[in-house]
Amino acid sequence: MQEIRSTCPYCGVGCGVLLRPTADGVEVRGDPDHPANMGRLCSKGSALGETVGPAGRLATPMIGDQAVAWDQALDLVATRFADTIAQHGPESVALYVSGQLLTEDYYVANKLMKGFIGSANIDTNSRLCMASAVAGHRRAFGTDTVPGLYEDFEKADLVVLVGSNMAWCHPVLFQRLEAARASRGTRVVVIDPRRTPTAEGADLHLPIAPGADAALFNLALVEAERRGLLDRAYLAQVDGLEATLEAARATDPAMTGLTQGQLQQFYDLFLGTEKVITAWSMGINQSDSGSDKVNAILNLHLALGRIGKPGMGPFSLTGQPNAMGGREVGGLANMLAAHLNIEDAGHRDAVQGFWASPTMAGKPGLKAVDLFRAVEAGRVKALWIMCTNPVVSMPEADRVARAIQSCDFVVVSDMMAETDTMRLADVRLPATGWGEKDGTVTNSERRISRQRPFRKPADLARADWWQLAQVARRMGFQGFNWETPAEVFAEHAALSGVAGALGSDFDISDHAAITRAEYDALQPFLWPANARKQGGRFFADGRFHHKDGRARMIAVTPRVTAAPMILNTGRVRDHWHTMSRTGLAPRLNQHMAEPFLEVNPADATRLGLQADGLARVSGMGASALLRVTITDRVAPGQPFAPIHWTGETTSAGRVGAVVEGSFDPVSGQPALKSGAVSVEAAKPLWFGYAVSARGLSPNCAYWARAIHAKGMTAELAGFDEPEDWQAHARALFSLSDEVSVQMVTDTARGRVRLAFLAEGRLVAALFIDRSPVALSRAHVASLLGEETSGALSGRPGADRPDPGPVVCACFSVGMNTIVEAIATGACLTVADLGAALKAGTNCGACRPELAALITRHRPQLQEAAE
Ligand SMILES: Nc1nc2c(c(=O)[nH]1)N[C@H]1C(S)=C(S)[C@@H](COP(=O)(O)OP(=O)(O)OC[C@H]3O[C@@H](n4cnc5c(=O)[nH]c(N)nc54)[C@H](O)[C@@H]3O)O[C@H]1N2
Ligand SMILES: Nc1nc2c(c(=O)[nH]1)N[C@H]1C(S)=C(S)[C@@H](COP(=O)(O)OP(=O)(O)OC[C@H]3O[C@@H](n4cnc5c(=O)[nH]c(N)nc54)[C@H](O)[C@@H]3O)O[C@H]1N2
Ligand code: SF4
Ligand SMILES: [Mo]
Repeated sequence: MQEIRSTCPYCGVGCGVLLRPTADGVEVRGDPDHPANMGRLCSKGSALGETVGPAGRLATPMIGDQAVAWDQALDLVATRFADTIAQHGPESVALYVSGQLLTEDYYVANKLMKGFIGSANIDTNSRLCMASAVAGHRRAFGTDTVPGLYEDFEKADLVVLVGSNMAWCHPVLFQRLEAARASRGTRVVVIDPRRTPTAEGADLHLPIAPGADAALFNLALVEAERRGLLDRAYLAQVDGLEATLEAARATDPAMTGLTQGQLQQFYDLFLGTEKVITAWSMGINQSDSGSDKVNAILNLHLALGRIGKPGMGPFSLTGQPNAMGGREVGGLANMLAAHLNIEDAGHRDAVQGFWASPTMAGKPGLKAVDLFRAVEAGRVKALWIMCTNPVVSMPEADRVARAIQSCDFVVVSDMMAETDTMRLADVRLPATGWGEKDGTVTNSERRISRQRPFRKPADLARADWWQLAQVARRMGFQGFNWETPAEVFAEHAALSGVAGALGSDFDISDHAAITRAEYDALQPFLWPANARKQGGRFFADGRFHHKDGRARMIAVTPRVTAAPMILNTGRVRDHWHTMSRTGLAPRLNQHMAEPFLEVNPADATRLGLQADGLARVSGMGASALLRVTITDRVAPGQPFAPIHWTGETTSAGRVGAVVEGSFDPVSGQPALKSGAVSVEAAKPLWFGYAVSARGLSPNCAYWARAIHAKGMTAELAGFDEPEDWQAHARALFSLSDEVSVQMVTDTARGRVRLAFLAEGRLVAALFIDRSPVALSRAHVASLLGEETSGALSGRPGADRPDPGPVVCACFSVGMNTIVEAIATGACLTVADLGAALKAGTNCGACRPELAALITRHRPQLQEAAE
């Protein structure tokens, strides 16, 4: 059977995949012909096949707890939205959507809301992600344009990564960069307060003070002028140089938290290299001065004329697979379709004319934080959330949950039956997921690729665009009669032609008459795609999209984040957001199976935090309980926690609950990387580790559970000690008294170990200790379902080596195995480890960690020789 070409549903790199359906799922490999990845995939992309099973899917539409037919659900949604609008006006309803929708879904959502309901109260999780980049681009260029291409990372001599943990978050693009480093010596600077895996391997790591990025780029601009490096010819097309320089000159270098030596090194590298890419991500965007940070970066590139030319330019790394597509259809509350401006009456008229719509939103709508505050205040009375989990991902997440709960009518469309947001819905609609969906996405370099289905939708799941169009039709709106996503795409492409004529950069009118067959055969292509311009870069010619054709430099007065304890939040290598999909893949749960807090040793000492103990992080009237990792990767006062854990996977690991909702005044993007928090030691009476061949229903103050290839594992802790551990364990594992138990107790040390066996095979085990449980977790979990009487030792016997926690997820290579190979001198390079153990040879995402292990554990030959 022929493989089906599709696109990975995770990050904005937008890798092409080849799919071969199997009896119970799909085999996935990288598409060698896709220009984004040329065959490579990261750990998440490689494990896609493990995430497409039926587990957890919502099978049918639900009204409350009642399964209903689609007609009944859609009628109810249409009636309630229409009634609410009739009584309270169009501003009383809202859509909250997602950069993981396909462009076709997104187009329909935006058309319905802005053109037919007549309100711009449609916002998206891209507000939490890309809004500052959008605002910065629009201020500088007049449109939301990414000037460069991925190949520029391979053509540059210097790549500056600011607020980006690219090794973990855009792994395949990072691999392309690593290959360029190996072949042509590209240098890499990482600007991040935290020493990330990306920073570990960089030529220069600048641990900047949180929030101070604009100060650094201002200072570099002043230095560029001092060295006489400004590109005066290019600047003839740019306004605002003098005011920008004046603001920049007022910048105090001390703000950056960097030494004079570090600053000099940065100036020398940046200013002394012509071909420089500055790529940024959430460390820039998710800030209360995010737009200014973006413009400080763009200012420097404009002033040096280093933009839109091979190997040079500013580059916004987009997070979600279709963050760009969402921007192209105008999915944000302050945008209009096809990169047009909602505040421009001429643009609004053109779109309204094209849609032949009865009304048109006349002003920007509510941005995410304000949108949920309007829900809280009762001003928004009907809300439809689609393809996002705001109860986890919004700042002040508990407050958002209460707002949703108090809303008169809430619809949620998701693939999964149970998410923290789904639980609060009045109507739950089952959406088709990756592998069933059919449409297009746009990656970070403006490349539009098809996502193609390899199988029929699960149960009654339906495409998001179809759900929206059905509701629109039931509300009596004309213009929602598409039969296929190809027709939606053609309409979107035709509208972009109208926009192009008005000066928009986004014009793919070449595809305005695309047929179904052409759509099905569509090859990945770069936009723009029209009679005037095909793909390529923007702005080398100094022509921009402001009405006067000129660019703007923006005067920036930098800010720093000041609070005694700033919670930095972000991602881990193998999980995707709220884990509704990556959490299903046992392979991806091995790398990090529990939420954690990285704290500097000085903080740990001051706060009495114990390694592997628990910390309580409090803010916004909420708190999270997290495992303590003591490390100098983070600076004092700047603890870091991952964002992935939810009410489904933990008792209290939702860090969004403690992050405040302050936001950038220009973009409305929340400052998700800098919530002021307090941290204290939580002192449980006991810690536990549990494995079960079936489910696990923890009933204690702290728990975090993960799916394992052989069942489920959980970390536990409690502040009260159960009277009867065996009864507690049986309830935890839902095991009757019939299942036999082995138990050892060491009362003096507070240790209890229980193993449950059925027909001699291990069905569950629980290990309790007064201090954090120390045992070989990988070994214990691997015994599930096996005939064993030795589970209680918690360690493999001498005949079975303990591989330790997994570092390479693709080949399940454990830390102990790797360290041993290094310490014996057998492997002294990442390539050696690959040759000996296969570690790091598939997706390469663990290569920075392998390099760090080599640095730490290699035999100290040189020292001995000296
Ligand atoms: N594995 C994985 N990959 C993903 C995702 C995922 O969930 N998992 N999600 C995707 C999405 S939607 C997104 S948006 C991207 C995000 O990709 P990234 O932005 O690379 O990831 P984050 O971990 O959110 O944050 C990046 C870094 O910003 C740093 N930072 C915090 N404050 C500051 C600051 O003031 N200045 C600077 N310079 N840096 C700061 C943090 O220490 C962190 O290391 O990843 C995408 N890729
Ligand atoms: N503190 C803190 N908070 C953050 C961030 C941070 O760095 N720090 N990062 C922010 C960023 S950049 C982002 S992008 C957000 C991400 O946050 P969310 O968007 O809330 O996270 P996801 O888990 O990706 O949610 C997607 C949901 O859609 C479902 N789904 C998947 N495919 C489909 C589909 O085709 N249709 C429908 N209807 N549903 C589908 C999934 O099951 C899942 O429930 O988090 C933000 N929140
Ligand atoms: S880098 Fe990984 S997560 Fe991102 S698109 Fe490629 S395979 Fe998917
Ligand atoms: Mo994102």
